[in-house]
Amino acid sequence: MADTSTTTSLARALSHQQLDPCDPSPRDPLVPGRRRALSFKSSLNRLDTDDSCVIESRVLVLNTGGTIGMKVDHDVLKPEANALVAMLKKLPILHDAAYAEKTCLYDYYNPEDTLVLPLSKEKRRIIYTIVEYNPLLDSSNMTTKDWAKIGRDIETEYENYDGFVVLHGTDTMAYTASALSFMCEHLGKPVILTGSQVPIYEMKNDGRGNLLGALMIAGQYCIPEVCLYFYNKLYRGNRVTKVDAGSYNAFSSPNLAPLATTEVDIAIDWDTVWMPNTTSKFRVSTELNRNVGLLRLFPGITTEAVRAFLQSAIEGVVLESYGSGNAPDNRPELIAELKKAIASGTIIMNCTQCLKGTVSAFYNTGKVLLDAGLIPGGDMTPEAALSKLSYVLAKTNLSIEAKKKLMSDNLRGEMSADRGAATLCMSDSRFIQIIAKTLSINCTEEMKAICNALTPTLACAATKTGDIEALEALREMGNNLCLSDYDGRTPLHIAASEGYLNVVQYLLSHGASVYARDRYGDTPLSNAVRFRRKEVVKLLRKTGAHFSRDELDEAGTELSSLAASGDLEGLEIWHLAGADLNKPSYDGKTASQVAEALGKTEVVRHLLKLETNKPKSGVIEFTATMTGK
Ligand code: ASN
Repeated sequence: MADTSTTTSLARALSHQQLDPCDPSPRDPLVPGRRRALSFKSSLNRLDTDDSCVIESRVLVLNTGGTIGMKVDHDVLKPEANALVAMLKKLPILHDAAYAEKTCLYDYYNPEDTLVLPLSKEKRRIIYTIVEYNPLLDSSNMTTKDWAKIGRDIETEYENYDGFVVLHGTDTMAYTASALSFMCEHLGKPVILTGSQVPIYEMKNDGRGNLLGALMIAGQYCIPEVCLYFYNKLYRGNRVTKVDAGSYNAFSSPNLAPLATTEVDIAIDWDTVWMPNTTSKFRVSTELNRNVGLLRLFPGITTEAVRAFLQSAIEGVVLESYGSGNAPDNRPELIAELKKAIASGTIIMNCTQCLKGTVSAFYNTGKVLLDAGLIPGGDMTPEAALSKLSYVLAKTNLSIEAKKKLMSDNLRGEMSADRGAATLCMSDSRFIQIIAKTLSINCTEEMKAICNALTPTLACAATKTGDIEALEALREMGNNLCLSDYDGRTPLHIAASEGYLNVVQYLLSHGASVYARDRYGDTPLSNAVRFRRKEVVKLLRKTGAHFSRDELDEAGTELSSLAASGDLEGLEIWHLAGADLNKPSYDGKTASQVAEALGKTEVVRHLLKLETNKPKSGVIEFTATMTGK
């Protein structure tokens, strides 16, 4: 398809010429971002070299409350409404007023809620919009209704932002992070909860650092997980627990290393990041069952207390057992109460009271619980197990067996895989070993560096020829198939350009992100549109791919040009990709007005047909025909 949009070509030309080819940032996997159309409308003379090669990302901040935004009132801390944005605007590390002014940011965004970070080392500008909840809550006051509201808001704004930050009190943050991790199904963008131990309004506080770190990760790295960021570390949200009420280092993730650390540099551990394995579109399941509870064993707990707990309306229980999942095996009457509840349909999970370690049946005291029908919770935190129960039990269309199966499955990386599972690494690869031998390099560090440098190129090369076997071999060696090459292009970009539907399907099922942008700002969807890969466009759309706001703005001009040249196929592809057929071009005319003016009745009819067959709620029927290479 010819690139007829002047703004698009200009954007591409500018980014091509001005991005520093030696800049390592485009190699970072899955970095989102785009240019604001404004940059091209402004006189280039007004932009200094730095700004002209800047890519902007957008982050939505949902401010739910918590200490970060509290002030002292009658000697106690309480959330303070309508104060955060004004305060942040005065902090140069959290708002670059000069950049906002120079690029006319507020011609496009509301100054009441939108700010922009200073230029990052990775040459990104993060524009963030803060939505303040009313009322702001101390997180001790939160319920499942508040989780559902956060989930709904993320779902509504999902396509308008590259990442999401949730400001939240620390007291129940681990519960909300766990719950959101399950509620967010097929998540492809970062959702990061953060807050602070000391209000951001105080002279010395941890709120500024936490907010800045969360924004920088949400705006620059496509980590498709619900995370919690605190005290220079990014954790998987369903792995954390609050361990300290009086320290900046308030959270611990006892059974999983942090996903990232932000010290001198931001270091992401991509091997730990939970990669998407789906071709389904993002959705939020806001239904939650509140009839769940935590029952902590203690020596001498009475059978009556256990019976009373289980006799209520409770449908799901997390039993916090001792050590590696043990309970008294000399109390048959107590075990009988658990069995009775399970027989009447209650799901009981067995989680350990220990911070670290996993549930097993090493001891007879552990086996009694397994034999009684409790589901082993592995190394799940009680917060994760409880919110998982709440999420799973709300799926009323599932049988009890299906619910139990979901409870034992690892849905979002909330528990560790069984020990003993094969660990494959690049050094197992004969291929790499031969290369290493040729280069006479044996040192592990150097070997690792070679592997890292070669993998993206090898994966892109294998994709170019549609060679799934080679991709599978690379993956089995422990490689990440969503790393980008020197041009920021991922295997998914290549497969989308080539129209290899089966490779696209394979990559999406193994961690590829539909939101990855190459150095020209192109996504796999824009590539598939450019090369007219109709089935790939449909599959990417089904998985949640969408045009950016800038691309949608520019679509009018592209559509008019396609209409003028009578290009029916081109119009259909743009339509399938989500472009609004009624979007006017730069001169105010829609595609059908252009066609009408030129007497192209066939085009007018085609546009009308596309408009009438518009899929309801954006769902595009997907024909699962595989068109290999
Ligand atoms: N009570 C506060 C809350 O959870 C604690 C905090 O945010 N540090 O909202």
